[in-house]
Amino acid sequence: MTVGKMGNEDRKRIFGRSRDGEDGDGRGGDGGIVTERRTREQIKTKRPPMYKCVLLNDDYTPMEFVVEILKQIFHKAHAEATRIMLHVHQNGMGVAGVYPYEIAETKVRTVEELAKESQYPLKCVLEKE
Ligand code: TYC
Repeated sequence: MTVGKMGNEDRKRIFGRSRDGEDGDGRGGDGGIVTERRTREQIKTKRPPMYKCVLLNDDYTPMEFVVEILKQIFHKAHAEATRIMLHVHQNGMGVAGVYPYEIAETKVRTVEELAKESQYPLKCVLEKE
């Protein structure tokens, strides 16, 4: 069932009463006309903005290192990790994964820390979807 097609009883059961005292029949608790009565529900169910973790190609980071990063940090299976690494190698950049901001930011930092430890110039950047 969609929210649009939902009856008033279902709507009240799932979302509760709205702050204006409106009971879901569109006429308000006191019989007056009420508009914009679903504002609170829409804010509550809004999804967070998503960010792409984009790997950049370079001439020095070993292919095997990039595949390991894709497996360990981005939880890709071996074949998918290899496919993404080759895409980056051939096209200059490629998406390793898409996440809410804080998760994406942490993954970018982890990738660059691991690369730095091994003295590879691998770069990973955020891009808003
Ligand atoms: N171009 C690198 C090489 O030939 C491999 C590589 C792939 C590096 C992807 C970075 O994000 C990268 N060894």
